[in-house]
Amino acid sequence: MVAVASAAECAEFVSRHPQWRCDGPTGALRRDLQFDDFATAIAFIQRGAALADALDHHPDWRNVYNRVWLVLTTHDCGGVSARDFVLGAQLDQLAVELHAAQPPAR
Ligand code: H2B
Repeated sequence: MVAVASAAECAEFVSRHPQWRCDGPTGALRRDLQFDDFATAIAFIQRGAALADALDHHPDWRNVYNRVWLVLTTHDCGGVSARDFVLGAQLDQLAVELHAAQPPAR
């Protein structure tokens, strides 16, 4: 059983990774990304899928053209755990490599 993160741990992750939002320890981590084009968005998903599989921790994500919406939660604890922080940090690094931009809010 994985422990649900504390509110302080969620706040610390968001302060270190400000593109992410956390709607509370029993919610999820969310990040929206925008890439140069569809091919780069799919490259993010393919490379991100390999990172996720290596961690046995899989994002919920949605893609429309050059945009990707990410949601990270841990089913085992019904909320956010350290596993989400690890995968979120790895996806941030990948986003930098693929020159992701923060899309306009909608
Ligand atoms: N992914 C995510 N995001 N949360 C989980 O709790 C989770 C997962 N659990 N991937 C894993 C797989 C679990 O279902 C398997 C059995 O290890």
